[in-house]
Amino acid sequence: MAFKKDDNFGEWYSEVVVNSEIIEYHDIPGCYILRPWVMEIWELLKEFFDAEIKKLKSKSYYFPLFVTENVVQKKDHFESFAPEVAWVTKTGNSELEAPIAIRPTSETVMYPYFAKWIRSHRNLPLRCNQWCSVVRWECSNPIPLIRSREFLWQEGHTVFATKEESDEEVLHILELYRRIYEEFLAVPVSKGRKSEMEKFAGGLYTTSVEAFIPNTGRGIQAATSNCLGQNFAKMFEIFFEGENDPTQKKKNKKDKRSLVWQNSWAYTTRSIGVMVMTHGDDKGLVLPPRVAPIQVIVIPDPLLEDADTAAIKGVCGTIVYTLNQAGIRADLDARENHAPEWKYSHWAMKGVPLRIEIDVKDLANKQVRVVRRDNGAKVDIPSTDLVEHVKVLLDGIQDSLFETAKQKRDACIEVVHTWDEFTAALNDKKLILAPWCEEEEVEKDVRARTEGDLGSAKTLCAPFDQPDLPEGTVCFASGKPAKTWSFWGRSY
Ligand code: 86X
Repeated sequence: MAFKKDDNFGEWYSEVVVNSEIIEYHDIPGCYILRPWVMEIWELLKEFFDAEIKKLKSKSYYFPLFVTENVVQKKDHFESFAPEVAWVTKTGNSELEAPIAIRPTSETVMYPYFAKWIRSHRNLPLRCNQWCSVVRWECSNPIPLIRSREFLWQEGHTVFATKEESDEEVLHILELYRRIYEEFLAVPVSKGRKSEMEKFAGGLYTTSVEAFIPNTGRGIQAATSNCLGQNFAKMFEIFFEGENDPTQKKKNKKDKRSLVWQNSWAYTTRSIGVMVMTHGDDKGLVLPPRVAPIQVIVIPDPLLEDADTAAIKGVCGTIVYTLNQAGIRADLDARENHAPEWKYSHWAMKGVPLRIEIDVKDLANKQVRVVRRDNGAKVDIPSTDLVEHVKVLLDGIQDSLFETAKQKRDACIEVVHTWDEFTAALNDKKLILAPWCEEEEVEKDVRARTEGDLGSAKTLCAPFDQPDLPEGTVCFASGKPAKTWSFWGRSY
């Protein structure tokens, strides 16, 4: 590694994602090749999330990549996004009669069909999810996994008869996102509600999980779960006929139709970028065991090309087999063309949580040497109860990565009450928690007053976990009565 995390974070990150073989740069800026080492992490996350949403009776769909021009343009709320939409204008040598857009999100692809499919309360709830890529032609500087022009995500779109069902699902999905980050990626996040400026404009309210990158002092939206209310139902004319209710007098059939309630929710490959930024160090990637494609790498360390070599390799093979049988993702690096030292730094770069070394001495003592990636600690363990020890070590690494990241994140939180405290904390790369009047004009003003090379400060979310807000507390920016505690900061 040429760059150090604390010296040049940006260059360090670019180097880590390439050297650990998760990313390869493509010749179109902002587009990256996702190599097996990151796809396997994505698949592990997907396996968890897909199973959870299927428990909620969500079904898999696949809607087309292409959107007609008409459908992107006629909806007002998508207008602000227009500069990010990529278009196909030609096939072969001929211009298309009407350009076709590539989906930046699928509301306008899906909702016309929801209107067609939903007739009565018997068609509800409708719960649809798709795993796909989307394209947003961003012009601010791209960062692999964090801000790329094409990225992978799941987008869930659900439809209900009542607001209560919709509200409940918003929070259930948000909790799944928290678990992805905290229990799998070992990244601490805060659940909360987005401000009026930051919410999805087409919806009623947006909840999110927010992460924080201490090195850059930036917040990062980790995933969102939206309650859309009935806005899209009105736009796309999505109605259902309820059960006959004699208490309600209806003049004609049309009157019996009610607008549906909708939600949408998504998380993306950005989650893996946040994990890399959180745990990586000057030796490369550091993977939490629950998402590590290989949890234990076994490396034979023969001293001489003598009879012991075969015996050592034999034992290594047995260990890998035993660990695999116990459900641990272990692999053997028996390559002859690399020295053990080279392999140690290679697998450290790739972030494998544990490495097992075996040399002649270990062979004689019927033990193995286990080395932790996160803190470098080495322990000698008797080969006989290896499985139990490895399980305990992996769980310990998972917990310790989360605890360390949480301590670092918490140490960045600064409670401020005044504008001066706010700007000082911002310059200090803090995650700011401030009492706020919740007025849109005030957020606009804060953005304008903090404008600069690094970008401006905005709200991240109003955390659900609210400190006390004593009567008489005033907004740090406007001096008006504060309505809520809100996280503020620069963000990705
Ligand atoms: C906002 C909203 C919503 C489904 C979610 O938050 C969850 C999953 N979508 C996404 N958004 C846009 O609507 C959007 C629209 C266009 Cl046309 C665009 F080019 C970029 C966009 N980015 C975000």
